[in-house]
Amino acid sequence: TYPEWLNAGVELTDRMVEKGFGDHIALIGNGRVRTYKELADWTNRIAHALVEDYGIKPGNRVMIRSANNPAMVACWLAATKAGAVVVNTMPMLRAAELAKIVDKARIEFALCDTRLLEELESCAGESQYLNTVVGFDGTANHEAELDRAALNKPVRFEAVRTGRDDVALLGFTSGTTGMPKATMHFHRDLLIIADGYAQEVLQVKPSDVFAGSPPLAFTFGLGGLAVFPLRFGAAAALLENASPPNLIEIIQKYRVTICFTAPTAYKVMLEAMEEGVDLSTLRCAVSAGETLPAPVFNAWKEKTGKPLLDGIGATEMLHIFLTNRFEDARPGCTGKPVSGYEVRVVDDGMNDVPDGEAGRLAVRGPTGCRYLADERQKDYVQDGWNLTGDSFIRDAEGYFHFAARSDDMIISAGYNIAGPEVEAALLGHAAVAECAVIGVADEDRGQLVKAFVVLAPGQTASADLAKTLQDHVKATIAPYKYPRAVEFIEALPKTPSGKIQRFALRR
Ligand code: 3SK
Repeated sequence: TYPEWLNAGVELTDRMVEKGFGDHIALIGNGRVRTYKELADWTNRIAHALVEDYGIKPGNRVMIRSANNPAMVACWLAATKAGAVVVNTMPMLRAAELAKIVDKARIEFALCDTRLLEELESCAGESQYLNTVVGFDGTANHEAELDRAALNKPVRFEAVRTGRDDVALLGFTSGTTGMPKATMHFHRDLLIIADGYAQEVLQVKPSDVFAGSPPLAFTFGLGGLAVFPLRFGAAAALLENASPPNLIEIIQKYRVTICFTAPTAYKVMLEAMEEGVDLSTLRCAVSAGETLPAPVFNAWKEKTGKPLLDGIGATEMLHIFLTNRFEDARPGCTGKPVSGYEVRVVDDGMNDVPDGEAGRLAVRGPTGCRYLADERQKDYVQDGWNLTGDSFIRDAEGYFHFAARSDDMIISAGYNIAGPEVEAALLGHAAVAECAVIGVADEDRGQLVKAFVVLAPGQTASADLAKTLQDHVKATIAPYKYPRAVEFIEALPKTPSGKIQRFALRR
């Protein structure tokens, strides 16, 4: 339960100062360390500027465009304190993609790292909505327009008295189809994900230091790199170069205790880990965004001795709702529901399917899908259950196992073959850096299993290697699942949040 009037921006800054965390380190980045008191003051000054210089009113939608850095977090918290509904966007989005977001959310005002202004200004020039783009200095030298406007403002700000059920955030997801949807999340939702998953599963302490690669514009990153540390008086290292393999260096340099990234990133880190790497500060590594293949889980455990917790979340659910736990992490398994969430495996009629059989994952709990003006709401939420589009199997002990995205299930010669299972088998071969498996139309078999393979450095594509990989799959899982077609490619198409776009491969 949360008070009726609740502002997530205040809870994560000023409230933490009130609770005695003022001198604790909150954010590390751009060569600086900021305490909770400094963060509270900084965000209050920006909030003053938003209201007094730019006329932001409660409920206005504010787009933020930046790479992960402390200035982006400060802008997000400040806009939240001003009662705005924030739309965080990924730095790599191009004008046409930004335009879809602006139009969908009818955004009139944006804050943008000055290094990324060009693309957004060209979008603003074309837009019937976006009329003001204000630059901020993502390198925190305080030379941009917003920084100058905020500079001499008071460090106290009377935050807007938002209701706990007022919308604070619009999380955009392109899904795997490329047509963006906006999911609305309340102020209380932002705290629920910390007080639920982060507290129960990660057991976050003020001494923790978080780092990782997911963009803050992806709710996986916003939770893991901003909300979770700030809710518990911990620190976040927000570094723009935090992609793997640099994360290894970052963990050592900043004494990181909790790392958030995607399974492919853990694989890259494992390959790049040299003798003498010291990951002793790390308490836990969280993997989500894609299913964690068992070979990566096993290799990480063997090489680092540290737990790697697979979890599944969704932008629609805000964060992780099903997860492995420290004492009970199993390979090829996504564990059990986070407290407060109920998870079922159902058929098309919403009936439970028996344990051991694959069906649609259905979840309900304290956060859930509320699309902004979107027909697809009725597909995602049925009978009060959120259908994530994943196919899962629950075992007799109540553990959930990912089978496939519902549209990644391949039916070949009457067999149901989960593409990700074939991918996990391929990833167990040293020649494979990344891969994606899809079904392609085939006269004889209905669908044929096809693998797209990105080779590890030093490997050369050849028919012999394709045959070796096929034999490897046959020796690892049921032979009928082996990819009858193998294509070597340079890189896999991915969404900005790093999910493989299998629909693009299907095309
Ligand atoms: O698993 C995911 O894809 C996800 C999406 C949004 C937020 C959190 C997570 C883990």
